[in-house]
Amino acid sequence: MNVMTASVALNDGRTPAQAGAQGNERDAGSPVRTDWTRTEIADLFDLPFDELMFRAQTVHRAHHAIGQVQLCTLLSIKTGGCPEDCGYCSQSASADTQLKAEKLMEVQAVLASAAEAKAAGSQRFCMGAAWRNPKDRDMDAVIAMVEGVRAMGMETCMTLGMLTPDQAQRLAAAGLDYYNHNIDTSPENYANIISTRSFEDRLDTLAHVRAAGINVCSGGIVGLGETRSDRVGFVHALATLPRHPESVPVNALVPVKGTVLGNMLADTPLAKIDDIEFVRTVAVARITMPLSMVRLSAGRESMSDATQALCFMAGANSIFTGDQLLTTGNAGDDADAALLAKLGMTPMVGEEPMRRSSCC
Ligand code: SAM
Ligand code: DTB
Ligand code: SF4
Repeated sequence: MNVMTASVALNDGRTPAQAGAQGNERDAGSPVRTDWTRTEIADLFDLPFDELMFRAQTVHRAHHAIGQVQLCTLLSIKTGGCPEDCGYCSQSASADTQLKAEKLMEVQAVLASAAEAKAAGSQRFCMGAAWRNPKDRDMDAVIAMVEGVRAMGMETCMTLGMLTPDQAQRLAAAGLDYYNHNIDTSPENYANIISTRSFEDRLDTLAHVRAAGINVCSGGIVGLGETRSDRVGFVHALATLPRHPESVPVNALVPVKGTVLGNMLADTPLAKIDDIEFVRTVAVARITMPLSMVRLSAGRESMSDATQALCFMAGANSIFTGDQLLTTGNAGDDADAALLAKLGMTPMVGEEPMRRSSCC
């Protein structure tokens, strides 16, 4: 791997490589640091925008293919009726969203949808379930989905809520490539957004996924009414995990009427996250987690082309394609094809940095 050594100076004058040598042993000598302080991250957020973008772009170019965007497709395999009370989510049974709760999809229907995604050029198929956690009786079906999608030559990702160590190991044995489990916001803001589980519950599942050898996808949401300090705490929590997530989805809140946060935003439209602050968050994620894929996730439908272009400049290099995310709209294939053509960007080919055999 082409390891960057000296081009980006940290606030304290050390290069990431020097700092990494003081971080955990696994990453010694690499540019990856897991010992970021909140002050360092807050200082990155505070940089003049042009300097922040320059640093993010420099880190990005050292590790990632330029002009390439990874394309992923999402499918809701079990929609609605979720017992958790996440204040942003249309699928929570506590939300007043009229969303009809459905049963787990049949395996064949999931595989048909994956085949369509593959034909449309998608590289990864992400399957999401509105569960607090999968029941053991659900495991055979989800395992058949993983095996079937993999047999088509696509990468697989699942997001099913909390996992036990045993469930994580079963998914790993089936060949699951990634597990998505977001920390969503700072540890101190977590209880303002979700009361039915704790931030530590999230970390526990991430540890089970890691221990099982599945690649970790973990990120969160910007625009929940959180403070700058919460965004600092959110990036800090991810960038100081024992190993950075291979993928970091950064969602912009999609305000859904009938959810706590959707209603809040409808009442106070000025609460919508500022585009520049969103781009800053992407850039700081890129700088602090140099090898991770940073995915521009929910919220692209209402984002201008210019804001999305700034996010790519800031180091985002993955998107969800298609007209639908889980229950809300997405930019759509035509809009994305036009955007990528306008920007001269192409679908990603090749291995992600953290999955190259020479990495970490
Ligand atoms: N139930 C599983 C869980 O919570 O881990 C998986 C599905 S959940 C919908 C996946 C992620 O989608 C959440 O963690 C959150 O970050 C994001 N999300 C959900 N609703 C959203 C919304 N309205 N706007 C932006 N992101 C959202
Ligand atoms: C993630 O961070 N964003 C995706 C994926 N992981 C599963 C989900 C976005 C959901 C947006 C709201 C919805 O469509 O219901
Ligand atoms: Fe359930 Fe996941 Fe939605 Fe929370 S984010 S209510 S856990 S589906």
